[in-house]
Amino acid sequence: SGMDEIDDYVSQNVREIENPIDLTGVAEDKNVIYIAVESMQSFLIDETLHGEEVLPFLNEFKEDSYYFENFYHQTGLGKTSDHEFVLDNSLYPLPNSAAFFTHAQNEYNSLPKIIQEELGYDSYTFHANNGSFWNRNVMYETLGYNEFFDVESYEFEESDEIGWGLNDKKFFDQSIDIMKELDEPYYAKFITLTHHFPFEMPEEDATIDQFDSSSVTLNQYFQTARYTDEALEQFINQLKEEGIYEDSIIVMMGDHYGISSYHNEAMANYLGEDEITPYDEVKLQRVPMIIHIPGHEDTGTLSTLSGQIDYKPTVLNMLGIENENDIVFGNDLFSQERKDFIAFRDGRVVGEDYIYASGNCYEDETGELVEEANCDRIREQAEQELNYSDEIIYGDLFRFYDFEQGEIAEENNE
Ligand code: GP9
Ligand code: MN
Repeated sequence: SGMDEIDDYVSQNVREIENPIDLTGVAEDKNVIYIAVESMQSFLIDETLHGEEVLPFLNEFKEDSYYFENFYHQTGLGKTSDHEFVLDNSLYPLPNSAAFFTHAQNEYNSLPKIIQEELGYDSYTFHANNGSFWNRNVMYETLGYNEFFDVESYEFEESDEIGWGLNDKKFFDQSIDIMKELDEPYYAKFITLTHHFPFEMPEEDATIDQFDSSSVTLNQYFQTARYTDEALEQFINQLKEEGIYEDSIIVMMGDHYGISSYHNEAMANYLGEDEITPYDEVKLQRVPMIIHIPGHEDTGTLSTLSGQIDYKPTVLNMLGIENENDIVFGNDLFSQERKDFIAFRDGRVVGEDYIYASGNCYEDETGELVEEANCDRIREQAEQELNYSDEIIYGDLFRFYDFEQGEIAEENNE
């Protein structure tokens, strides 16, 4: 009958087109290189300032990669560290503290631990800040990182610093030398620093003019973003020169917003809008998420509603690890069957059709205010998930869970 035919058509031409990609095991025997791009927000992607692309390199790189344009950060007070926490565990960050500080002694079923156990991968972090910042030196051990190349691993002078410390170009430059010595395949995380609040860039290093608005922060934001874009390009070129590029899955992601709602007026000015509504503010929480796989070119943009919670299941699937008993709150980004909402730590929720923010419900497509009841289901389900995740962390409940068997560990099952 007609409906069968339509259904067939839709399943082959619409659903399949929407998600035709099975990447199970595509990363097997390859390095996984993850780059946390400090404070990078998606509104800069494919955008211009003074008629110039702000991020010429990322705009190009994303074309030869899978680029997720509807990908949200989900961090709370713990900022960069929260993003690391979400990525490695597919649990939510905590409501009132940074889990990196308050729950660094918990038991976690973290990504580095799983890939060590299943595949023998060692995991490393590269970040030119003090090792104790965000309590990383303690938490990384808990999460199963083999080594943390912190500020002590880099040699530099004051003139090599921008803003918070060693500039991203020199950071990547020296990181390559360390990388070359590592046994492949490995998991390597890089955390950039130059594009960090307050986004100060020495005149002579700036390659794009500032924006002109009432917000110095936003005005400068474009310059440090451009600098980091150049640093990423340089790093990718060096990975190619060293022959690492072809053996690696490369993931880049913005860790969290850089421009807070304090700068809404200037932001509206840049975006050419009258004002930034709570709906717009939600949309501004999108961060770039790019997955590059050797041999997968011309892949382009996917509009899957997604967030940082999805990182761990995605990476594990690419590595061919079936982690069926894992307790996670995210889905493989490429799966056909995904949850239909993304929860923010502060209670805001993005659904496929509706967005819940500031106690109001908005239609996703238009940004129009609609009956609050439209948001009830996603709001309640998000709240439930956040509570479950908090319960796990506060109670250190993974001590009692057997991930092999997928059940409460026997000695605690009385
Ligand atoms: C600090 C860097 C920035 O090491 O990761 O942290 P943030 O202030 O963005 O949380
Ligand atoms: Mn950060």
